[in-house]
Amino acid sequence: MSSSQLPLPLPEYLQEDEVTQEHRDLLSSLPREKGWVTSHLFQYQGFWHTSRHLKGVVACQQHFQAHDTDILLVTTPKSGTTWLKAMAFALLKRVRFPDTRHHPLLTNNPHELVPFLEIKLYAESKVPDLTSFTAPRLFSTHLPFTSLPESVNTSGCKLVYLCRNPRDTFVSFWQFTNKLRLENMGTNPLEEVFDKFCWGVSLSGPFWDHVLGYWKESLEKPEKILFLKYEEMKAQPHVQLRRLAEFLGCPFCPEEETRCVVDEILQLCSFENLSNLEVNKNGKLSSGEEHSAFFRRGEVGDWVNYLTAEMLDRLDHITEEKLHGSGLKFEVS
Ligand code: PAP
Repeated sequence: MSSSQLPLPLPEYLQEDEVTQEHRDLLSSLPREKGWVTSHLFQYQGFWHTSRHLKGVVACQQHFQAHDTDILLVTTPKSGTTWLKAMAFALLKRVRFPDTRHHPLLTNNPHELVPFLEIKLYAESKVPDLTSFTAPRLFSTHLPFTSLPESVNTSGCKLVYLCRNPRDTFVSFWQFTNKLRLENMGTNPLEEVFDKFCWGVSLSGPFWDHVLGYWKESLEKPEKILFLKYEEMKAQPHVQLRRLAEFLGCPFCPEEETRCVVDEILQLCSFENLSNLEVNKNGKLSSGEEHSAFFRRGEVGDWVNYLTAEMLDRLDHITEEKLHGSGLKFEVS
């Protein structure tokens, strides 16, 4: 066989068979459904995960020890994680990196600067070495509230939760999985994955249960969880960034306001800026996903180009039912 005929190694996010017997036993005990990109999703503690992520979820639950000064960025997938990571990093590290013209975000993808606990750190190693993270340690996760490691709740660690309206979240998700699928897998059939999303079978889904878990907790413990919405960040970025800074205990001082630091951070983290950087146009995560897959349109309301009237009816109906009485509402345009 010539080298051009050799099968290419699968990107890490598609690798499913390198698991321990313990993990295989766990997988075989769980409900499973066909995945959007990987062959299966597994339901664990009420939410759906890939085999690789689940390994990280369990390791993280067993071994992650939150510190009082930790900050955890929590999202449902495709609700603006990359953007939130960039903003929180720029905000918290602004004393160390005051010059946004020479900033780590210009040469590193936000996912490298703020790693996922269960998808990256604890998926790669059961007990990762976190000693290089200095306080305040900044991590991210897609874990549902009820699956968080115990120390997150018992410590003073703060959580920032970001969500996005389900119409755009779904479309962004569908588009993202199409980019992750190998060429021979073709495009994900829109109707099929829409049906899965509605049934809650999506990464870290059911979407609504994920959002409601954090919404309710943020109402009870507003000093512990800040609840943000993508649509509000797009509409009022200055207001939301100042809110984030205050919540994290690092509000902008008058001198910073005079120097327009808020504008500088927003510009640095803008879709236009980040998506046009060399590192985000051509780089890849160590797990194989291309950085460019995390930047598509970055707008509110793109669902209008993909969802039929019937799909909207069904999705809105589920959203109304699930959110009924919670006080939570989404903007869709
Ligand atoms: P993840 O949860 O898998 O990490 P996440 O970053 O939440 O992904 O999703 C990417 C979405 O955020 C994309 O939305 P779209 O498909 O509707 O376009 C992406 O374009 C958007 N996004 C990424 N960076 C930014 C940014 N700086 N500002 C606004 N939106 C952004």
